[in-house]
Amino acid sequence: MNTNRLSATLETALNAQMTKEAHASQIYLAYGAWADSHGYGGIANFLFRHAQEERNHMMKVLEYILKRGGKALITAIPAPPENPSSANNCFEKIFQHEVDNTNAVYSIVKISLEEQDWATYNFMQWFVKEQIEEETLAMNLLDKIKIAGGEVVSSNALYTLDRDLENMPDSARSAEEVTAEQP
Ligand code: OFO
Repeated sequence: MNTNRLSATLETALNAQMTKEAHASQIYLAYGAWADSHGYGGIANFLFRHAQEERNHMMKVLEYILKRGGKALITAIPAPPENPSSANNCFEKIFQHEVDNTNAVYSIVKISLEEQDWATYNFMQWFVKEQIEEETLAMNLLDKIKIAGGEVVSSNALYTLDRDLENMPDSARSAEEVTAEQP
């Protein structure tokens, strides 16, 4: 008896997403190591924490595939892209990476909608929401470094930014949480 509740297409897409989240974790890990080796301890700390978050995303997809009776395939994780050329470039690369991941999430949502697989559609809504946060977080980083001078950021401004990132919260506040009293 077939107890797999996922279509072959969705099973493949979810497995690819699981690896993509693991890849994301490697990217943050690699950029964190790059930041640390340049003396940006706060940026490194932030990126290392985020690497862990991506690993948690990977676990969620893995668990979901298993819970639906699917086969989870643990494959090789592609190498992270080249190291950034500057702190500004690091944040740009992170933003681009998050947008790519959002697109991957959307494509699974689209397939689940077409297949009327409401369980997967519902599961993926968590990731849709999470990606809004992740993109906001990446945009906030870009805004901060832009204000500090972008590519020509002064060492003073970079010092402050680096120190702030050490304690920056891991997630951005969602629009849904905002009220008139607490904008
Ligand atoms: Fe898993 O959210 Fe970033 O990539």
